[in-house]
Amino acid sequence: PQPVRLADYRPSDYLIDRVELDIKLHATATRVQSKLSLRPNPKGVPGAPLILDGDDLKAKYVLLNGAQIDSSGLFLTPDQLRLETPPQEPFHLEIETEIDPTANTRLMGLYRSGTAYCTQCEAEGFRRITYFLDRPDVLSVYTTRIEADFREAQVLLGNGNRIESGTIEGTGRHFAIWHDPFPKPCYLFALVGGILGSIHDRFVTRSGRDVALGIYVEPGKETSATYAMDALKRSMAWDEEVFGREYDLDVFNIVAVSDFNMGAMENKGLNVFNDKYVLASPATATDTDYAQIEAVIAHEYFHNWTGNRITCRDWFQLCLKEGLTVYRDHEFSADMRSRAVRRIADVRTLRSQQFPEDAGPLAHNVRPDTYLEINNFYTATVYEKGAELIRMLKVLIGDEAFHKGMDLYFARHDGTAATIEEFIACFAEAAKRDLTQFSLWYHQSGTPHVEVESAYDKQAQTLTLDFTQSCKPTPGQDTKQPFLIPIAFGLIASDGAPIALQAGGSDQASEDELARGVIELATTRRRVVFQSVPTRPVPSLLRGFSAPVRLGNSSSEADLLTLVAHDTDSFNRWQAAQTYATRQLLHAVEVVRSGRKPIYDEAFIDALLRVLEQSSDPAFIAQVITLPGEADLAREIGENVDPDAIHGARKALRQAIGEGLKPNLLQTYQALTSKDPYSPDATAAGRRALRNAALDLFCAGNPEEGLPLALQQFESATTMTDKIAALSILTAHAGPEREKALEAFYATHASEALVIDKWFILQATIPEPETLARVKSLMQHAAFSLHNPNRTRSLIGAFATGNQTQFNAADGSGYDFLAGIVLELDSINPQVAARLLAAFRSWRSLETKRQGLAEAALRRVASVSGLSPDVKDIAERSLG
Ligand code: HT7
Ligand code: ZN
Repeated sequence: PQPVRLADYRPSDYLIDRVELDIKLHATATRVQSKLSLRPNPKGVPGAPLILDGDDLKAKYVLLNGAQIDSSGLFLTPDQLRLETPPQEPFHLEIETEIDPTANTRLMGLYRSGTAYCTQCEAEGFRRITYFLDRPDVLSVYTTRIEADFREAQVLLGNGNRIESGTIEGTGRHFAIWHDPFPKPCYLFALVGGILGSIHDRFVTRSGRDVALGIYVEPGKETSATYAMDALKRSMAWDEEVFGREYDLDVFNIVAVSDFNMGAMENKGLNVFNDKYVLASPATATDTDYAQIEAVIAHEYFHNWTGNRITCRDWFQLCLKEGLTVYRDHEFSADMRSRAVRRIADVRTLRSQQFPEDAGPLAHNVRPDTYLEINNFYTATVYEKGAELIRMLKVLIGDEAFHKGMDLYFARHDGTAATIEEFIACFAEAAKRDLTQFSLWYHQSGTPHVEVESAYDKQAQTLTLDFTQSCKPTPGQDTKQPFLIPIAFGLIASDGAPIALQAGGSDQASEDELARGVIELATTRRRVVFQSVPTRPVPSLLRGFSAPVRLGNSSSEADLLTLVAHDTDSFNRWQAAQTYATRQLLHAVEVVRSGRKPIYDEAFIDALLRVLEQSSDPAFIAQVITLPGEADLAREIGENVDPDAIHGARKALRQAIGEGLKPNLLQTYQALTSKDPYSPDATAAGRRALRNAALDLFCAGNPEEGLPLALQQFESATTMTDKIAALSILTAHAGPEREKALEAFYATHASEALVIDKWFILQATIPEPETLARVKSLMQHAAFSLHNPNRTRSLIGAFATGNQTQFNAADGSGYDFLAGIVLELDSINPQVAARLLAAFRSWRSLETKRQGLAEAALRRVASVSGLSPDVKDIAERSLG
């Protein structure tokens, strides 16, 4: 395939105003009759041929204005329908295609999941159902008739409102007709048919629209959808309250399916979900699962405005809907739970998923300029960094201007397919500010690095902060222009008292910067001098992680401890502890590499003790005592990485903390025991998080006493959170207890696929050389299937991304294994295969021998002929 370039964007030559679909469901031969009302686009090229996209389609007939088309004017292939000289006035096209949902293992277009029929059309799946102008700037009103055998599909759902339904006498078949009055791009089309259980509720919008809510699941699982329903109602209320956005149809349905390439899909009025993000009961779902369900339900619901009412002009604008909607779901979760703890979790995700992407061969702009396969651009950069850009914009222009800008965006672009430029223009207008430099964040890839030198002059009572920014080259971008970086900050005295801010001299921060507590770094270097600073302060910088940058931290250990103890910004309290731990660990990695045993600084362990004793929020404490992960450390090291040394250093620190805080961890564990009935709320979840983090560290330092406790917890746990936490500890320690516990867990949960996924993850991430053999043997387990993305991600994905030592085994066996799986999976589901292959993204930062082995595995994949565009693209960019 040829690359698609943003610079080549041209409006479509034709528009499709109305689409009437008649879809007769059949397991292997579904008939799709499509009647299109087309017209030339006044913005297009007059007289241009009409080229409709197809993908692997079988056409039965094509009629133009009700008549056959002369064979010289129509070119039909499985991938294209081309009309050489279409009428230059409104016209009708009728097309019938036949498709095989059972053979559709890519899970794009119409496919079967279990016994249900469902669709996935984003990004380019509609063309696997019928020939169409499959591009997001062609908006049409859809009416969809769905017909099926009643025994096979008693539930028939479509977009919009149901306007008719009935049975077809004497055939055992029935139908439903759905009409969606809102013009939409075809990627938002959906239908579902199947034997499904459901739960129902209502939501009355603030202007009085009574909306019928339905969640459809596998029969028998209805009660597990109640939390999702609750999250949906809270999302609807929140979007009215915070963004002034009301729901606009009489029906909102969600369907949970077990075979799904991503998390969920925001089809208009008919969201389709990976069942992982709908189904939850205390016995099967962890607190993290509940929080994710809440976030994904909200995310898809929020798309109704940011994505559906206002969609993207082209796929280069993906961050327009995804970054913005992730920002909205982060804010929702922050309002529903602890804001500080959510922020820490979101930044952890950004750093672990997006930073490595930005630092490796797959780096790309938040708004890319070119792509070979759009499915490979549903990335952490577009989603998570995209969300950070919105957050940063709000920090820069302030809350009031931000909400004014959002209102303007909704008012101005409702019903259209918009661009990032149009979005930013709304904020520039609302804030009366030129945002040209801010826009560079969308066009330059890479994570900027900010260094700060701080100097206090006791005599002059001044504090000087010298900031510099730089950004390493990324693919196709050798040099970068300076970014506009908002650095939220505060100064605190060594006893913890906040210090009032006064700028002065020629290097002043502006009044506005001081009032907002935000320094704007817009140039490569900037000096800011604060006057009348009575004692040497400790600067607290990048509060709340106000910009997606790496902050080089030259603070002394003593200053970091002051921040851990006293910073009023909770995020930076946590950050200071992480920075301290990272420093210790990076030093220890060097020690381990030189064959010695690392020794850890008592002051750090004492600081953790103070947090444990003095902080009041268990969820926050749990975050503070959770060390940076092995991949985080690898990222910090950046080159010549040795995963075994990292593992050794981290293990030793966990052991030292476990030993050093033995009585305190045990006391914390015991004090947080609860007899209350289960609640998934943030307070109860925070207590469980701390209790389990304490047990984990206790076991790391004191396995003889800790493992029996873990076993006891495993056997008596009433929640999946506690059970899986205990099993995770038992699994991490070799011995007969591990195998016994794993067997017992499987025996209890064998019928719950989503729980068995956790069982796969735990085993795939054991950091021992035998794990690869275990993973290979689990691939033969009856519960595993390469055809199911959740299973594949849980076993293979967890091994490749969650097991640093074994995926990166020094003999290259992990790389060979993944390459082989990717090649096998490519013919089943290229999208999932390509995502797995992206696990190689940091290969250039490894030590030389591993680099060579990883490169050889990537070359082996790239050299195979007949690869999907998805896998070929990732393999070639990774090697590029
Ligand atoms: N907007 C949705 C994207 C999506 C998707 C993309 C490619 C292939 C399959 C997919 N399933 C869902 C998800 C979202 O961000 O809300
Ligand atoms: Zn989304």
